[in-house]
Amino acid sequence: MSIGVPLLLRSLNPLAVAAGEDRPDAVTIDGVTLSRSDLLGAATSVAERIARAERVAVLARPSVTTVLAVVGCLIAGVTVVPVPPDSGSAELEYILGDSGAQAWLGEAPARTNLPVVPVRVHARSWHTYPEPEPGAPAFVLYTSGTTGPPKGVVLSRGAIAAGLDALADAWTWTANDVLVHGLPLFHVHGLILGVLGPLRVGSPLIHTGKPTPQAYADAAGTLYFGVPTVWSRIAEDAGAARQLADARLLVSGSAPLPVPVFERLRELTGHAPIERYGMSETMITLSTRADGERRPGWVGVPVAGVRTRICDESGEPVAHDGESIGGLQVRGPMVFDGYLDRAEATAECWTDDGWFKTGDVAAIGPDGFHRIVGRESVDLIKSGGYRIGAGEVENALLGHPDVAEVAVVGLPDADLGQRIVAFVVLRGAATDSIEKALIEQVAEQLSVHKRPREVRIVDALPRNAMGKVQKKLLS
Ligand code: MLC
Ligand code: AMP
Repeated sequence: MSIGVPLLLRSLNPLAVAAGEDRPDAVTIDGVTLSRSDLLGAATSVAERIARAERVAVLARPSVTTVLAVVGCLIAGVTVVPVPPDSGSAELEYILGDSGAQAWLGEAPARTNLPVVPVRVHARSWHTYPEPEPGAPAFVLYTSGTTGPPKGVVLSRGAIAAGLDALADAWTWTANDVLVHGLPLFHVHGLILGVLGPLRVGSPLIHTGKPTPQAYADAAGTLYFGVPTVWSRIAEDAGAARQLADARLLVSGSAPLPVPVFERLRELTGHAPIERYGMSETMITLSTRADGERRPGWVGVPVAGVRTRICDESGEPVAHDGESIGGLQVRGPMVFDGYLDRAEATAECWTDDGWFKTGDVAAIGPDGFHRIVGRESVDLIKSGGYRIGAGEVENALLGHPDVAEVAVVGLPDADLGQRIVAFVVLRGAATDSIEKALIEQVAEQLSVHKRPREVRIVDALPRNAMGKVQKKLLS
């Protein structure tokens, strides 16, 4: 099926791609299916209501309301601040204050001082809006750093368009695909790749809700996205995994896909999964290709428009021999513009000659294949594909009156990649329920996925002669 006028393909109004054509099953989410014309009409009606705003917050539950809110903003040229729906009070207040969001669009949390603009699923408008400049900001996405609260990643419309087109090329993703995933809608993976991707390409999307193996199997799509935790659960459910044999591509990303999971998926589904690497700051920069080799433990080659290099601590280039490792640096049209209102933090992550320092350590083979070895800092944890800053969780725990000292680390976990563990020194004697109280404190302040899985009460934290906590000794 044709997906419209080529010029419109470049537009980030994702619905412009299919203007004039309909598709009855464009998006299925939370039990509701909308056609492309339903989406275009309802999202344009959202655009009419918010066109004069500059930046709005969207409580990003996986629902039609979220999809319409985001697409409505893109049509009107309003910047979206996706907010995790399980955000705790401190995180919510922080994101709203830092982003300067002027209103909630769609759903809003129970208590809020901001105006709330409703999204009406059955409203329709056919007004047309001019396409904003490619440099205009589309999203401010909040993501954790090693210390302090999350920073707002400003992604332009042009970056998103380039990032999605590069993936369509790498994965030969077309309107003939049916995309399936059950990822959250406040990150690059679930929202930008997982909602804007199919709208731009013209392929229907089925959002499964909780990404269980059976929900993935039942959706009977052609293209599947998942974080490694999702794939590892599928690999353990042979019946569900075998039902994916008819798919075209299984794609893993957001954290390393363990080699045994890769092998087991290949055995059960007949498909070697695609692995791709990215960040909120850069979208997806490396991937294996639909028409190329898929090598377990490796994330493939730069996608269209991307260049990479690895450098040692003094900034010198490291050999591409597949063994030598260095800090991975990237450049490309999908890289972000900077952290919102943080010139210093932004400057720190670029080299003088214009490369973005990812903070990941990698090796590059002579054939251009990349292997991600780990992160430079122990303070960025990846759990279930979520990025969590140790410092942020430590600050939330230090807010508890019984906590004297704390060190948060990510320990290896077969299901989650890493699990968040807090080592805590108490001010007094431990009570029976202290661990539970501390875990709840994090959920209340930050968000549910930032809760430690485990709290270990210790007498002291290991420190070096300078008094700095030796996190590598905590296991
Ligand atoms: C969790 N639970 C806890 C707990 N932590 N209970 C008590 N104490 C704790 N500390 C509860 C949960 O609420 C849940 O309850 C149950 O335990 C199971 O939790 P879980 O093991 O976390 O599983 P689940 O909720 O199913 O989550 C796994 C997951 C999720 C994989 C679905 O982690 C996920 O959606 N990850 C995706 C993250 C993502 O999209 N990252 C992309 C970043 S963008 P109940 O009652 O709910 O069952 C990026 C760029 C790129 O990285 O490259 O893509
Ligand atoms: P986020 O900010 O949530 O977008 O997380 C980005 C980080 O996830 C990267 O810096 C990597 O550490 C990690 N990551 C993403 N994809 C992969 C992958 N395929 N393999 C290893 N790490 C990955």
